[in-house]
Amino acid sequence: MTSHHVTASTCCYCGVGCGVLIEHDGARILGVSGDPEHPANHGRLCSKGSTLHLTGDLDARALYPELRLGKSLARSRTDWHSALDHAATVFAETIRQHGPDSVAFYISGQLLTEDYYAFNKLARAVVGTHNIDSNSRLCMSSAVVGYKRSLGSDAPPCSYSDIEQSDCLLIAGSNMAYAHPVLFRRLEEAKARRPQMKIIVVDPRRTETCELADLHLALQPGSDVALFHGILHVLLQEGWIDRHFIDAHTEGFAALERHVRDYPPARVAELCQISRADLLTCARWIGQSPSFLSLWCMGLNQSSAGSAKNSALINLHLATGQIGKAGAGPFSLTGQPNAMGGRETGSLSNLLPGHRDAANPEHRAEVAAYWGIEQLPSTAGLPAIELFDALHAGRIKALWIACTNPAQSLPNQHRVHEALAACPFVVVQEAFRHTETCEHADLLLPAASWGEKEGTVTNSERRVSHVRPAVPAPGQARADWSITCDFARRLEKRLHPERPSLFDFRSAEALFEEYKSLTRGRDLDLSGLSYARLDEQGPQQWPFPPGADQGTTRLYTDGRFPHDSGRARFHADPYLAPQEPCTPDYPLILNSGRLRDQWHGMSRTSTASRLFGHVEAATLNLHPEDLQRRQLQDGDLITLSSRRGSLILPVQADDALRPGQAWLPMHWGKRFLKGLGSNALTLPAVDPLSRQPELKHASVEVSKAELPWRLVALVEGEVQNRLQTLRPLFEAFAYASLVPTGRERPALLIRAASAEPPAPELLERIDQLLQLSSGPILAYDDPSRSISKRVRLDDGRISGFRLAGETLAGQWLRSVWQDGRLAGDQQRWLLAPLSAPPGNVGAAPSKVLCNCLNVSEAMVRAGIAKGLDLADLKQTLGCGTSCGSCVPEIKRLLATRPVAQTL
Ligand SMILES: Nc1nc2c(c(=O)[nH]1)N[C@H]1C(S)=C(S)[C@@H](COP(=O)(O)OP(=O)(O)OC[C@H]3O[C@@H](n4cnc5c(=O)[nH]c(N)nc54)[C@H](O)[C@@H]3O)O[C@H]1N2
Ligand SMILES: Nc1nc2c(c(=O)[nH]1)N[C@H]1C(S)=C(S)[C@@H](COP(=O)(O)OP(=O)(O)OC[C@H]3O[C@@H](n4cnc5c(=O)[nH]c(N)nc54)[C@H](O)[C@@H]3O)O[C@H]1N2
Ligand code: SF4
Ligand SMILES: [Mo]
Repeated sequence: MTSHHVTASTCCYCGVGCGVLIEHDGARILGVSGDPEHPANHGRLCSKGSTLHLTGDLDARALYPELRLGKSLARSRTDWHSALDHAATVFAETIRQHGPDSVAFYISGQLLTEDYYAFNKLARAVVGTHNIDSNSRLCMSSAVVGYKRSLGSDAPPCSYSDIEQSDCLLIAGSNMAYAHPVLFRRLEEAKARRPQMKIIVVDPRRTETCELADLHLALQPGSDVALFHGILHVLLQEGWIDRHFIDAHTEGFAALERHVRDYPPARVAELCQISRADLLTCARWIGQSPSFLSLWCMGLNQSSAGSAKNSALINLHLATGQIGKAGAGPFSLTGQPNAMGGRETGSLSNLLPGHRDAANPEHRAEVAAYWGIEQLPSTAGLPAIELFDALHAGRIKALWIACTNPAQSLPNQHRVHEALAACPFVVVQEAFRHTETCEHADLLLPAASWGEKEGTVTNSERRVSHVRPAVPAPGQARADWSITCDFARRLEKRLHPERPSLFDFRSAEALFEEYKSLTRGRDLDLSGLSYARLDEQGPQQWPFPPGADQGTTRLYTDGRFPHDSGRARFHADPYLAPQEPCTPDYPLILNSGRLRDQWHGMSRTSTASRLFGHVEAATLNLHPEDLQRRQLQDGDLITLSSRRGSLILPVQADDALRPGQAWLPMHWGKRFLKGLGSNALTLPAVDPLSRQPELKHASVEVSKAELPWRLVALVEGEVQNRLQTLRPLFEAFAYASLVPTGRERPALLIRAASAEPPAPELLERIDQLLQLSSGPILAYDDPSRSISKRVRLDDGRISGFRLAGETLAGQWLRSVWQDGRLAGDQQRWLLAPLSAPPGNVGAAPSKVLCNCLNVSEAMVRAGIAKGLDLADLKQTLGCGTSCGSCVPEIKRLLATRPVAQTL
């Protein structure tokens, strides 16, 4: 009998920071459930969190260090000692020859606070460079600038409970129904209890989040600054501002007041492409509600006007005095699970631990003194985009990447791949071994991952949780902090043999204990916390200074702000259009972002095939009018191109978009879709202050891809290894999509297309890897038409097939595969040259809306057609009764049901 244990930890996905209970036997993780004691989620989990135990297939994990000694060579397995000694030698040599700024660290908002602290100390104190930046540059850096320059420090002032208490909520550039689902559940419940609360969604697309909106402003992409100034204009005109608060607690209002005179409703309606009436309603709700809260995410931050958007929104709170009280305040949602911890520990090139600035000599002196070194470097470090430019230019000669996949997530991917390929020494510290970035690793270091690590994380509401390990890491994988400290000690020996080690840490806790004192007396003071304290009292919100007996729910309740003057500052930035305007050659705006069930580059989520049930493959969404104008049909393959690159994929009609706009999920890199994913198209233009790239706005064109030759294949059984061996063969096709699929029986589904039939040898090779070249195979070949088909039958059951040249039977075979055994007459159709029965080419499998109960969209639609409402659907089908992530989409289907059927 195995013994069962439960370990309380946190979900490793989004910034909501839900608590999870990990069920395990000490060696393997067996299940996961929401922690009812955790204040972020009170037991709830979304579709991603609740499937965590199904992810992390060992075949996909990095299990031992791998090193290559020349760019043209393959990596081979090595041991930790040789790996880290080699890395330390290369880094030391590079630093000696080219100086400390010739090396860099590119880290991630998904590390734990202790990992960050180790990396920061390594870069700034041992190497002596500020070249340490993180993927938070692509994510939160505009919010950091907004908070710091408007309020005086990088601190979201609110709590999740404010969302439930607010009278008016503005959700701008956030699709929280998909990206922060448990928080959205809390909002849904609050809205059901208090239907009078007003919810405004500001997003160019009609997203799932809009299902809860009383008002949706489908603004022109990039025009948020004009909108926020326009709202303030109306607030001023109507006298809906709080003069007392402005006089007592802020500065700079007069200049802003003059500035927003230029944003009258007519002009703003025009700039934002919204109606004046909607603008006025929005301003009225904000101005007249007893409490006003705003939530925002990448629609504001990922912009060349990201800092301006953040400050323009915070202006509204300061002008109305809607901050520092229940249900009010500017509340930035953090994306990654520990983006906050990264900001706290100084994990952007311009920051230092304890909310300090690298450009500030006093701050540098404080940190240097605490670390017992003479000084920190005074040269500024490089933010991500500039860092990869320097890599491309050959100025960075050794790069250490940890817990991020820049060969998929940075803009302008062709250049990123060139830069990584040219860099003499790339170290990748990764939990999963097949990411796009791993391909470029000269040294791959296997990292422990979710369920295996100890440390702390801070969620969006400043709440610090103790992350506890449940099982040991697989193979030789090690915790990130431990890899970093081991490397740091080896580098110290080479660079500073005279000085005692700064890295004598034997546990994550030792790092936390050292780090926390750097926050003492600072706005985020969490030096009153310890692992023991968190274990006793549960997760706590900073500030939590020594002597405190509980954390801080809300900041600025006394109207004092951490600027020197004690006042918050208004900022009057003009509205500036996005960097790349549309032209006749590139007339469409490309927007990109998240799907409900995938996480970024899918290294983890792709290991649970059921997570592809919701959206199976990447499509480009366009408004039906834009399809019509280009004579395109739903499902056609198109070439999507920008000035930097192109991508071939199917197009899908989507009336949630406005004409002129295109939408692409960000999750597909080069592993599951031929090409370099969404970022083959995006541009590296950045915000002037935050240096955050404009990932939400590139100008593109779409044209039909004439690729008449098609292939569809499905093979049951092991997925991860097969994916790796098959993927390179599909480089020969113009379009290729590889999809892990199947709920009970895992399988790999492949679709490919090209202008001409491929060489017969290639098909043979594919068949071999699909196990379709020998054994119980039905075959049909018509070489004159380049048609060839294979079906594998095991015990009267289809276990694989491959159709080439003519693929009409693909959907039918897939549904027969899914259903299990073949019926007698189906056998007959298989033998009659492998085509589908007449009149039944098989419908495309319906999207799985409810992942928990496996309820498809077709089932929900059928229920709606019978007249069922949400409650009936929940009762009869079970959908939406477990994690609830599918509820917004079910509501959308209900809202679009024909009126006749609702009578
Ligand atoms: N399922 C899932 N959840 C996630 C993640 C994931 O990968 N998968 N990632 C996490 C991370 S790191 C992050 S940063 C968050 C991101 O969370 P979100 O920011 O909510 O997600 P996105 O889909 O990137 O973008 C949000 C919205 O911005 C809109 N938008 C685009 N341009 C503009 C504009 O100019 N103005 C306005 N107002 N809106 C605009 C888009 O249409 C989109 O609906 O999600 C986190 N949660
Ligand atoms: N076009 C477009 N591009 C975007 C965005 C967009 O909206 N549109 N959004 C941007 C944003 S907001 C973000 S945050 C980025 C995210 O982009 P990335 O940071 O590249 O995203 P991930 O795929 O989450 O990368 C994290 C990596 O860490 C690995 N990993 C997981 N756990 C551990 C661990 O414990 N230790 C170590 N060492 N490794 C681990 C994972 O396998 C994964 O490969 O993408 C950005 N890029
Ligand atoms: S909302 Fe979902 S993804 Fe985010 S932390 Fe909670 S369970 Fe994880
Ligand atoms: Mo992010």
